[in-house]
Amino acid sequence: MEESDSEKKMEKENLGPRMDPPIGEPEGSLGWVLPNTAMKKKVLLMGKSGSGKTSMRSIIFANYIARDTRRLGATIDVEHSHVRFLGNLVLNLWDCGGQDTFMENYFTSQRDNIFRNVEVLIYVFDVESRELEKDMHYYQSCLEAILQNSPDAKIFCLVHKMDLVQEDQRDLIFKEREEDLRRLSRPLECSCFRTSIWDETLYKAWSSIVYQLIPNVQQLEMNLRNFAEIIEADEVLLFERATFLVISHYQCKEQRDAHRFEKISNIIKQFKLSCSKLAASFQSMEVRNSNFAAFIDIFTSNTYVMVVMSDPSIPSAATLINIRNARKHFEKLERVDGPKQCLLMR
Ligand SMILES: Nc1nc2c(ncn2[C@@H]2O[C@H](COP(=O)(O)OP(=O)(O)OP(=O)(O)O)[C@@H](O)[C@H]2O)c(=O)[nH]1
Ligand SMILES: [Mg+2]
Repeated sequence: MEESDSEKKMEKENLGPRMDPPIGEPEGSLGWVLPNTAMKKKVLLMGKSGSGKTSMRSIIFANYIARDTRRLGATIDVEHSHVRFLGNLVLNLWDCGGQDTFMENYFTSQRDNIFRNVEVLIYVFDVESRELEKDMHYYQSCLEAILQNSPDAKIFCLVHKMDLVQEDQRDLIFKEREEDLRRLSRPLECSCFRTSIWDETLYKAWSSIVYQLIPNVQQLEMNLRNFAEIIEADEVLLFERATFLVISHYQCKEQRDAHRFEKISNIIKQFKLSCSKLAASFQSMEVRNSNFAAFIDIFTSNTYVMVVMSDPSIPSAATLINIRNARKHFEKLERVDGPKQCLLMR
């Protein structure tokens, strides 16, 4: 993962703690060169000023904690950053400052530059905005430019700052907004998420977005399934190592909590942050009670794995060996050509 200029600036200003150094290789300004095989995907992050774009980017990709985003300044023009995922996938993030003058420029003089070759548009709406009509107007201008320049782009709308809405109103308000956005987006399709930097919803949305961008994710899932069945796990999760977003999972047994992935991402990321404050780096953990044992461990160079076991006759040591043995297989799947091979081990 590379730090963008703004991230460097934020760090200089001592803006909040950062975790361990980014795992992915940096590219561009730091002098690294991406391999030719790198699959770069341009991701536009748009929405009006103050809607929370830089905040979410800083939390997901630059290890900020929510309260530190209060000190972020408005983004001037466009800030670029690159995030390296699973071997050959590189997200090329364009965080587009949302002040009116910048927005107008994006639709006129910078139109081609901004909207060409876009793979993903993430449009962020402040749910408490007092200028709903203007927000929708900008969104529609953005869609027009996308339709013209990158008609195949995937579109995601985030109805953000949901923490500011009374809890019993959230479902209703989100449903209304979602309907409006879908209608306005036609003929393009959009997926909507409700988000807040103050809870796990941010992870849910970004996991879903990233999941849709990982090449051959089905192959990865198939291998994870084989692995889970071989080691008799209840569930196996794969987390992207730098962001701790869940990128793949397989469950053999029904699990009660539908939000467990995002909760775990959130908790572990906070825990990693606490570790880094003590100059320690998080490697692995085992959590055990009378019903189950959960193992979280570094897996491949780009992932962590979590294995949940409920069979008391399988000792921890056996599961840890199984995880270790699976590492090299998954390491191979991640290499340049992506996950093509199948895990065959017994
Ligand atoms: N309550 C609440 N505040 C948020 C949330 N996300 C971001 N904020 C706050 O919103 C303010 C503006 O956030 P930014 O991320 O700078 O907004 P931006 O969209 O990047 O703005 P521009 O760079 O001007 O386009 C900050 O004070 C954040 O702390 C959220 O989910 N809930
Ligand atoms: Mg910003």
